[in-house]
Amino acid sequence: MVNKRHEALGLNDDTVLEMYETMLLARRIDERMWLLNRAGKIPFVISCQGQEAAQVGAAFALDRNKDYVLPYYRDMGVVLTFGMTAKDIMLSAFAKAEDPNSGGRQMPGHFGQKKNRIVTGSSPVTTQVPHAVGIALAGKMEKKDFVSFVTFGEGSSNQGDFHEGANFAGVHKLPVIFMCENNKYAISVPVEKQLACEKVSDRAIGYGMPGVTVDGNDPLEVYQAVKEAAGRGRRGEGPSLIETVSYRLTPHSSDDDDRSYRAPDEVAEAKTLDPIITFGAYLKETGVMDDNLESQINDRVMKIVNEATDYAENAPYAEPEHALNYVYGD
Ligand SMILES: Cc1ncc(C[n+]2csc(CCOP(=O)(O)OP(=O)(O)O)c2C)c(N)n1
Ligand SMILES: [Mg+2]
Repeated sequence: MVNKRHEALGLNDDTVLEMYETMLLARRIDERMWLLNRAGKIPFVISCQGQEAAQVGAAFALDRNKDYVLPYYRDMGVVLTFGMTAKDIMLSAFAKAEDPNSGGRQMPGHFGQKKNRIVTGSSPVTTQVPHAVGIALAGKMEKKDFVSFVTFGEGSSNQGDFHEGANFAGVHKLPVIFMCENNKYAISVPVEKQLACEKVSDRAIGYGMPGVTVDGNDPLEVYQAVKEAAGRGRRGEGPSLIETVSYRLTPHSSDDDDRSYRAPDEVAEAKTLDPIITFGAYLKETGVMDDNLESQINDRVMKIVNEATDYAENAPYAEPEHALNYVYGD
C-alpha cells in the first residue's frame, strides 16, 4: 500500500475525505454553472476548475473559526471550506435577492460573507491584498490571534497593490499569508510573458518574507505550506508568500474562447494532472476510499448541487427599488 502522506501532516482519513468531498463539490458546482450559462440561465461563470486542490488544501490549514480570508474570484474551494454553501453560491450565480454575497448585485465570484469572515473583494484584481494587510495590522494592534489569508492570480501579482501590501506586511511583520494561485495564464497571456523572474515566490525575498512554490495539484503539499505560514504568522514572525502551481482547465470565463491562444493538446495534457483525479487516486491507493465510497460521495455532492440549483432558480429577484440600497450611507 502507498504511504499515507496525510498522516505525517497530522491529518486523519476522515479529514482527507472531507477535503476531497469539498474539492469535488466545488468542481460539480462549477460544471453546473457552465451548463446553466450555456442554457442562457445565468449570465457569467468564472471557474475554479484545476485550482480546487490549492484552495481546499490551503483553507483546511487555517482556523475556520477565527482567521480571515480574502479570496479572489476563482476561490470556490476556499469559501466552501469556510462555510459558504452550494446554495449561497448558486443564489449568487442566478443573481437572486437572497444571495449572501451581495444580494444579487455583483458578478458571481465576488465572494463575501461576514459571518464566515470572508471579506468581499472588488473587480479590479489584487485590491484585496492591501485589505488583507490592513486586517492583519488591525489584528496585531488589537492583540488578536488570527491570520489573514489572501489569494490572487500570478498575473495579478504584477499589480502595484500586491507589492505595496507585501512590503508593508514585511516591514511590520504582519500575520498575512499571500497565496498566489499560478494557473499559467492571465486571460490569454501565458506566464512566460507575465514575469521576468522564474517564480512568483522569488519575489518574497524583496519583502523580507519566506517564499515557496508548491504543487497546486496536491492539496497535501499546499496544506503543509499554509500550515507552516499560519504558524509563523501566529508566532509574530510575519508574512509568507506561497505560490501554488496548477493549470486553468477552463477558458478564462464564460465570455472567453481559449482556443484562440492555446493548443487543445496543452489543455488535454494538463487534464492528466487534474487534482480531482489525482487526489481521488491517492485516496484509493492508500485505501482511504474505495469505489463504493467514491460513488456515495459523488451521489451526495450531486444531490447538493441539484438542490442548490433548483432552490436558486426558483428564488425571487431583488426588488428593483432596492438597487440603490447600500450604495451610499443612509
Ligand atoms: C486592475 C485590473 N486590470 C485588469 C483587469 C481585467 N482582468 C480580469 S482577470 C484578469 C487576468 C488575471 O490573471 P491572473 O491574475 O493570472 O488570474 P487568473 O484569472 O488566471 O486566475 C484581468 C487582466 C481587472 N479586473 N483589474
Ligand atoms: Mg493566472
